[in-house]
Amino acid sequence: MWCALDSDFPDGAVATERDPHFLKRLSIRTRLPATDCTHNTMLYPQLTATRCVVSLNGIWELAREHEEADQHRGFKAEKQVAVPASYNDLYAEEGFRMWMDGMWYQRTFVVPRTLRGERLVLRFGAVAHRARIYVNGTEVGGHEGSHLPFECVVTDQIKWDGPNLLCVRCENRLSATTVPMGELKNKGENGQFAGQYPDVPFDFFPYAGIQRDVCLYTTSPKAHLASVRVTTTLRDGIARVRVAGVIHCRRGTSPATAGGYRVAVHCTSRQRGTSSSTETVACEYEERIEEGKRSKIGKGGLVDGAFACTFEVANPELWGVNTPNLYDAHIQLLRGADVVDAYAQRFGIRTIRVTGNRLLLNDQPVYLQGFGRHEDFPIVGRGLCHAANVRDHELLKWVHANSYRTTHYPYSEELVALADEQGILLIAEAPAVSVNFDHLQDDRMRQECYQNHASALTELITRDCNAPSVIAWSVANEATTNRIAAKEYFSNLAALVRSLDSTRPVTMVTCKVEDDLVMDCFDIVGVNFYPGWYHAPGLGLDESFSRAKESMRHALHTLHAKFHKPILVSEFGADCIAGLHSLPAEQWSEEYQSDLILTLIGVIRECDFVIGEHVWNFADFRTAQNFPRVGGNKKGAFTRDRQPKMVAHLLRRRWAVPRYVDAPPPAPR
Ligand code: BDP
Repeated sequence: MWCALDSDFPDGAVATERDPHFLKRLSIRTRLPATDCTHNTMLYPQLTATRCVVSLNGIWELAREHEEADQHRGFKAEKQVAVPASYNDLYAEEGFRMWMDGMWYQRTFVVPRTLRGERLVLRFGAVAHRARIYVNGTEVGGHEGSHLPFECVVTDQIKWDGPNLLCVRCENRLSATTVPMGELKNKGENGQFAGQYPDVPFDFFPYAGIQRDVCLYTTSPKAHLASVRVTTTLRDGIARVRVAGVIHCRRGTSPATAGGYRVAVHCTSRQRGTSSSTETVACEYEERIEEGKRSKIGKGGLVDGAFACTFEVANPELWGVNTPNLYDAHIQLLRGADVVDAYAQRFGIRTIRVTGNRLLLNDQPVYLQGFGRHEDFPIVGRGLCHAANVRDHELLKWVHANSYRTTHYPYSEELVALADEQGILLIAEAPAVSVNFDHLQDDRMRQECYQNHASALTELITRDCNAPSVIAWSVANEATTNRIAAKEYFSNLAALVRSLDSTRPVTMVTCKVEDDLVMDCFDIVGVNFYPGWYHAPGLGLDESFSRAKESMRHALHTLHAKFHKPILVSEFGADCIAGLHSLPAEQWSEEYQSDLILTLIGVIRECDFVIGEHVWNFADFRTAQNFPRVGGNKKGAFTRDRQPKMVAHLLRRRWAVPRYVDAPPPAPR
């Protein structure tokens, strides 16, 4: 059982320690420092005493955009469609599978009259790539970017005397300034992707549609919690837990009367089932500059209030791999005795940092063994599928992986929650793959791309900053980082990430072993390198894979000598058609994939400065059509329907004993 100091701190109060794991209030009413996430985090929809969540998932109607205007007022359906799911793999016609222009979704819904008087919000987990939302013919909001949530307040658009019409226009057209880029008709640098169908400069299928949950949720019309951020620090076995957040109050509420709001916080330990005493803090007001004047009124007439309180936890149960100890911060927004809003935020207490050539989790070296992945599954495409998520994490545990990178975009909030609950380490990646500076020749385009990239990173960090499973942010995968323009672009992004979150290392993944110009901006160098596959293929006459081994060794030492940073081998591997065998091993066979990956792991582990090995890929996945792809990318350790290839069995043996336990790291060469 936790308990709190009964009296104010720090004025010489006497602690009433009712339990060794006691928890005390350290500070109240702290103004949020600039580095805190004060953006609206769009709290995950949660059914609480004050919030109701109504799912709008299910079967919707679908039609491609046509000449007649006004599809937003309702349209004649061409198909029925599942939400959430990518629409691409649901139908037999190419005209749907490859449709990238406006695609319209619609459904009707009735709002129970018991919700009348509440603030009503429509929330989308993710819509690819661009979305515009209409309720009863009125546009209520939109979003750009395929993998992050957004929401629209619809209180004033809802009809109470009949069904409401919800229309969503999504569109999957990409350009040189979107993240990711697309439709470049590219040749040259991204030669591998030139001419592939559809025209994307990356190696996964550009799935589209409403790919994650849609719901309507309520909050009180008076005020609601808009964001919560929990940060933890650990010293001498004592954790400090800071719970901070923002509240929004209704238009017309003057700061003075809004000053009546207080926030009560208490924390519970999931493993002990115990809880702290409640700390109650008053809200303070954020000053905003609007139209040149200082104002306490935020956008849309909302008053933004901020709160923060800090707890101390003695003997905290740390979050770690296989020990996913979690806590919840229960937050109530109060007006007098009235509970205006209630929300629980999951968090973990752990530290993560890079020192010398080590990544330290809770001050212990941790070696990352795992994969790059995709949200990709037969039929649903990139659509949220709880069953697939559970199966994937089950297989990760089976193969003794401890980590993965959310290649090449933010994965669903539900998957991040599973990783939190199961003790899996995530490197959370921005949706920026193959940023190509050859297509960003002028300043305006570079600026536009940068803005899109920065917004995606900001939204990602804002969404996942409370997740203990996220141990690092990856700014991008495989940009043309050998171009001069890349230097400023990525150093600005690295600085942005650090300003948004100073508690996690920042990384990026390069494939430019010889001439990368940007990796010194990052804490960990991620490198994708495919000896034995894209170059130096084949076994060789004498020692197996001798050329591939030498090439990997050379690449790792080159990067380390240049940047003096720990390295994550973020991708390596080989395609393999499950069931194809050959002796001696030839490319595409199970033997070749297994032998190459295991051989390269041997080389990787010779290098004491390498902090992890992520095999590409966890499972086979769908790509655009191109001659090197046989029904998609086949570099999976598992097939697309999640059955192990030979390499998965061998990895399971190799990874059974964690690296730093298995053998002391060899002396540097
Ligand atoms: C890497 C990319 C990844 C590809 C992989 C491959 O980061 O997206 O799928 O190559 O070619 O360079 O299999």
